[in-house]
Amino acid sequence: MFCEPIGLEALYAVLKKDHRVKILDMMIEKTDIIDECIEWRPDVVGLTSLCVDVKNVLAIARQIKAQDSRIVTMVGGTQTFVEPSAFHDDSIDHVVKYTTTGNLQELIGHLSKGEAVPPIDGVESRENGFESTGVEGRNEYMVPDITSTAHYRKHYSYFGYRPCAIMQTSQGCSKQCGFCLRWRIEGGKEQPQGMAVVFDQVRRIEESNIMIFDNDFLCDGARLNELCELLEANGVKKTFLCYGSVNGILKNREAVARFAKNGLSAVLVGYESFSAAELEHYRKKSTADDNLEAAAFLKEIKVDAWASFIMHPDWSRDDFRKFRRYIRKLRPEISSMTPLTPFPVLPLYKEFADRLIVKRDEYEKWNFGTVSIMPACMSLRLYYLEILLSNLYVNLFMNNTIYLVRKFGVTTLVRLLGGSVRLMNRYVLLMLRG
Ligand code: B12
Ligand code: SF4
Repeated sequence: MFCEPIGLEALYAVLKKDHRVKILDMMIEKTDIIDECIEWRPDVVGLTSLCVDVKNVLAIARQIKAQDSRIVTMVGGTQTFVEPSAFHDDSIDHVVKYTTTGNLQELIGHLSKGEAVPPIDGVESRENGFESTGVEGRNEYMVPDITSTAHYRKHYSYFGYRPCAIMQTSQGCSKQCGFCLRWRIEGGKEQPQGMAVVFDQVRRIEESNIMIFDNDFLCDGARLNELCELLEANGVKKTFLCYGSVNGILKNREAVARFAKNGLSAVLVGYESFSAAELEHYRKKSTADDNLEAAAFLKEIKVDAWASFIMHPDWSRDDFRKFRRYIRKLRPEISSMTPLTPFPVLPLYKEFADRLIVKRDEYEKWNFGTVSIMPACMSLRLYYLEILLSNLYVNLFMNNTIYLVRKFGVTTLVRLLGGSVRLMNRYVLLMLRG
């Protein structure tokens, strides 16, 4: 599954007025980035990075520097915000911890004039010893320029929906769940954009499928109604996917039902656990019974639930069985389960410090698939076996497969099954190694 690089589209929107900018989506491109550098001769190459990408990003930056040491390299993205020091490397000139129109224009402005770069808020530059100022800042919401990825857009998908655009209408999340990185990156309170700005983006998107990846798009009934009014008044028909919390679904039933009539097709909802104690420990604002109520409501309004669950490292075999029974009660159309992952910046990292089995700098293993905390009630091998069984259970017995064929057709199923088989193989390997 490839999604559009919306962060890069936002940078493009800011820089295009004064500079020649080109987005290379290396998830899709078949060419080598070095060939592109030879052909295009850029002054600056900017790379975006999640945690799992660190090693690849550094490898690419080293290749670029080896090819032409005059090319300025910079990196931004989720990982620079979470842990900028991962990029304090000879191959990287500037680590942009957080990005605003102001600091981006200032940095590129100095570079384009060939000037030394002074300390800039949010930017850690090698020439300044990677020192940072303005450590409290955050990424600014910027409207992306989606024309910048026009030639790639047919490839972008969200699960079975293809082509599919993604968009963001609000940053932050006031639920502040304990295990969650997102509100820590974006802020502990929703900062919604005005609906006129949002609707304008909806209109510009040519794809009929749109994934709204706000942390909880269903949290504000008035806003949902505002969007529905605009869709209805302008006769705009799209298929929407979004993240939504149980809390938001139950609080705003009428508005969610209206949104369903206006194209809402599936909600990615974090049910997380069957256990009241765990939900409380995770600081979830909903209970196991709320989950059941929200699941029933989504069925009633014919919106699919793509549920996510967190597997706690203290689960026994009996807990795994309870978990599978709970999924059967909820009957989500799709279930995904991830082992509790205490990212290095989360308080969970300290809580489980003496049980961690993944090192901080094994970046590619912080992928929400690898078990990073030593299980308490069984060996790692058995724990992986339970994960495997749970995955098989939802895929074979919970009608995931039938749902996928009905919804997306056999071709998409084959494409998605490729991913599932790779996931299963990975778990078998991890289990054997465990
Ligand atoms: C959409 C999305 C995806 C899409 C892909 C998005 C893409 N093509 O970039 C898909 C679904 C494919 C995906 C996959 C994964 N994702 Co994801 N994803 C997101 C999501 C929902 C939104 C990201 C986003 O676009 N944000 C909006 C843009 C505007 O922000 P941004 O990219 O950070 O860009 C801003 C700045 O960072 C900056 N910037 C970005 N790049 C650069 C580069 C330069 C040079 C500069 C100067 C600035 C700069 O400019 C932007 C403007 O402010 C976030 C959650 C969230 N709400 O953020 C998770 C999130 C980023 N994903 C996450 C993870 C873990 C994954 C997976 C590993 C999950 C998995 N197990 O498969 C995979 C890995 C993908 C891979 N690299 O192979 C984690 C990251 C954790 C971490 N520490 O890195 C997040 C935070 C979710 C979470 N669970 O907490 N993801
Ligand atoms: S509701 Fe979702 S986005 Fe918000 S804090 Fe909880 S897990 Fe994170």
